[in-house]
Amino acid sequence: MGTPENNTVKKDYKIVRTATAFDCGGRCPLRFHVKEGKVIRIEGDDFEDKDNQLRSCLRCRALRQYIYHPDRLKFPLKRDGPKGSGKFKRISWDEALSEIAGKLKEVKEKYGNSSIFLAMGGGYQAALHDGMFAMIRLFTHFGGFSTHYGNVSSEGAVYATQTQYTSPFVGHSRPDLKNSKLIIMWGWDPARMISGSDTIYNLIQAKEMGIRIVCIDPRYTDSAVVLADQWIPIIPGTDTAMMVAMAYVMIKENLYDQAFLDKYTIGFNKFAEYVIGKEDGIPKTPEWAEEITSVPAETIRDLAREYATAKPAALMDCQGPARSATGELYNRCAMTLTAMTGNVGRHGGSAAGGLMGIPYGHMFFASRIPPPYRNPVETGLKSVRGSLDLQLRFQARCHINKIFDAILKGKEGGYPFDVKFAWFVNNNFLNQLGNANKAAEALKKLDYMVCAELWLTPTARYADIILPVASTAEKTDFTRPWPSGPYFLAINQVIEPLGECKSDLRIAEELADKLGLEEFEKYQDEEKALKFLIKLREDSRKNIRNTKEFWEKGIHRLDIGEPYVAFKEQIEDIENKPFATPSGKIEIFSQRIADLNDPENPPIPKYLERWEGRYDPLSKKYPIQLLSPHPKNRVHSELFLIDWLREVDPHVAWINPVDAEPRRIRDGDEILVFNDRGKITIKAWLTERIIPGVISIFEGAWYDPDENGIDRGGCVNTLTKDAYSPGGASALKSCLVDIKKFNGGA
Ligand SMILES: Nc1nc2c(c(=O)[nH]1)N[C@H]1C(S)=C(S)[C@@H](COP(=O)(O)OP(=O)(O)OC[C@H]3O[C@@H](n4cnc5c(=O)[nH]c(N)nc54)[C@H](O)[C@@H]3O)O[C@H]1N2
Ligand SMILES: Nc1nc2c(c(=O)[nH]1)N[C@H]1C(S)=C(S)[C@@H](COP(=O)(O)OP(=O)(O)OC[C@H]3O[C@@H](n4cnc5c(=O)[nH]c(N)nc54)[C@H](O)[C@@H]3O)O[C@H]1N2
Ligand SMILES: [Mo]
Repeated sequence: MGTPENNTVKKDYKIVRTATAFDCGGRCPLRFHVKEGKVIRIEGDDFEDKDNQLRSCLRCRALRQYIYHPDRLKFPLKRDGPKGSGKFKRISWDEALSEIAGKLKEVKEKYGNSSIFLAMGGGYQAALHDGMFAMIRLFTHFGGFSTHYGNVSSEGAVYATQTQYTSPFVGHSRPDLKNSKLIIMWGWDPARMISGSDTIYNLIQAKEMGIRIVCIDPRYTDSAVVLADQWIPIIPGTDTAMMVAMAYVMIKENLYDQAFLDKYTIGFNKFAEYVIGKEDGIPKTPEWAEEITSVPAETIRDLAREYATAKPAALMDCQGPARSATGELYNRCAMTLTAMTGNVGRHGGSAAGGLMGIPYGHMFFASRIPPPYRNPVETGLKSVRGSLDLQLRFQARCHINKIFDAILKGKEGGYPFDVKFAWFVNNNFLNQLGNANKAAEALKKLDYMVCAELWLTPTARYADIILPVASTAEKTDFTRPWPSGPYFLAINQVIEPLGECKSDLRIAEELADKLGLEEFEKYQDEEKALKFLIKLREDSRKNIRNTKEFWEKGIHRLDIGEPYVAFKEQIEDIENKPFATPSGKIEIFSQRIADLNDPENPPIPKYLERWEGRYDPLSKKYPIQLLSPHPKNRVHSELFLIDWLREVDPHVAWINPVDAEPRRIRDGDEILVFNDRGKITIKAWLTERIIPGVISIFEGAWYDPDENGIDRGGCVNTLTKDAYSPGGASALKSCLVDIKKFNGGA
């Protein structure tokens, strides 16, 4: 029996096979039931091999409320009140695009192309209609633009993996988890953040096979509840101290794999000197680490022994804890432990490094319509990724977590441009980057802003023009999973665009006409575009030979044989297939980092305190550490308005009773969470699922300041800092606050 085809016509409805393109940790194959042009029901994967079905998530199952929500934007809007007021009036596409084109020409002439800024987020993760690529192309043809660098999700992990391996593909395909003897979930909660649509099922199978699973997280996560044999709570930001102490135990008890280190790595000796205290006189004993992490020395010792001797073992660190002021050190230290135990490149092992991706789905995704790679504004300047520049400087760009600071301060503040025109696409950055109050101030002052959106988000409220974008149900496109694959998905258009909505690609094409950019290529035919993209890459050519079948089946599963294992090639044949690092080996010590000569960016991984952690003197004033994981019921701030999903997980702050009681906070009380950057109100949830001294608020609730400047929406980024680590991690997890009962006043 084959998989039934797309557009299957039932009695009085048809079934369309499709997918969405949210910036989510999974990618669900979906079947939309459509009757008289309306979606009436949504079902998940029906793959005949039930063991390999991909379970659709709660968010995708709620898509009907998303597509047809009364607040969806359906017409172009022009600001009709002060910036941020949310007052807009309907205008026509022609008026909107003419005004924008006029403004672009004016800014270009008066201030030059570097004053045109493109702010790009992850809101749409498909190949063809992606507004990010459409706008890069458009602005490049128009003479160039300024933009940002640094992946807000994972720059800490990217930097770490570039340093030690120079490859971001550090993952194994998920069935390989079942080859492990021990799985350590370190700051990893896939029951909530998914991390590949096949992940949780494989983990459950691993558990049923009796594989021991340990979870290290300040929160007793949903994954820990379902999977863990042991939960080790830890003070946020101190994981590297625990890892270093585990290394100490392995060195002292001779439990590490010297042969592996000799053959595949450089710099272990320097790391060992730091660990045993030769470098700074401080032996990094489990007792030393207990003081810092709150994890009992015996627990650290036991885990070190267990991890070193259970062969193979998978240390699964993620990117979340790396979104901090010392982010990259957490992933670098985890990778060092995997090398010390010889778990790199082996089935059932793990190379760590936070990214967990395998190359299959990703490569297909790279087949996006390429921009002309010559943004004139950046020509001749040093780039970040192209040169693997570990200094992470882009002479023409600002760091992503500094976008609003750059808009406020411009060249006078040391940034390479003065923004006079900004285009926001695929993001709600006021809400999603550090320091939302500063972002609001910057957007108030910004000369001119366009936002392409489906919703009147907190960011869109500041736009001069809002352009309404069609949802995935209203487009034909193709996408890939995130990050474990291996499969590709067709996005088959299900319904006609609502109101006057258009895709970002179509918007760019029409604006190109208005600007008279004749060389801007158009992709009106999706079938042709798919074929064009497939041709661009060999792996895509190999994988999708028959496009008709691809659209019909909706999903293309790859048979990759035995599970993919990162760096297997290198480990099997290091002489002929070295790592791409300067030494050809895994670099525990990095000369490239040593050359930067920055004490906060050490050439070997270390435990460092920088700012807004437990031991910052500021903790006297603000004694609580604030975590902001990704919400299970949303994709960041997307789906925020969906009632079904709100009901699943009401927006509350996780607070340990130890912190609540002295402040007379009871379960369900409205509280004020505050620091020098802002104040929010939110309901308290008293729970021992979080350690004392730490609270947790899921990111993505919509910023909604009242007349006193108190954010009544409970957006966590009203409190976070717009700063980054030496490696470029957006430091959204390094944040100190205090809490008190909210009495209505400020
Ligand atoms: N405190 C804290 N903050 C965080 C994080 C954290 O851990 N803690 N995580 C960070 C991470 S990892 C990320 S990736 C960022 C995400 O930051 P953003 O990318 O800003 O997040 P979203 O809320 O998903 O915003 C995407 C927006 O794109 C819109 N959109 C959807 N489809 C389309 C389309 O086809 N075209 C256009 N033009 N728009 C579309 C959606 O309506 C939505 O408003 O948040 C970061 N913020
Ligand atoms: N449902 C849903 N899934 C998503 C997303 C979404 O918005 N919604 N977003 C997707 C995106 S773009 C990304 S980048 C990923 C992000 O997914 P992750 O990179 O995993 O990030 P977080 O969701 O922030 O989860 C971090 C976990 O680490 C824990 N943690 C925080 N600080 C520390 C620490 O210092 N030490 C330790 N040991 N643990 C710590 C938190 O309690 C939390 O359980 O998720 C993806 N998946
Ligand atoms: Mo992300």
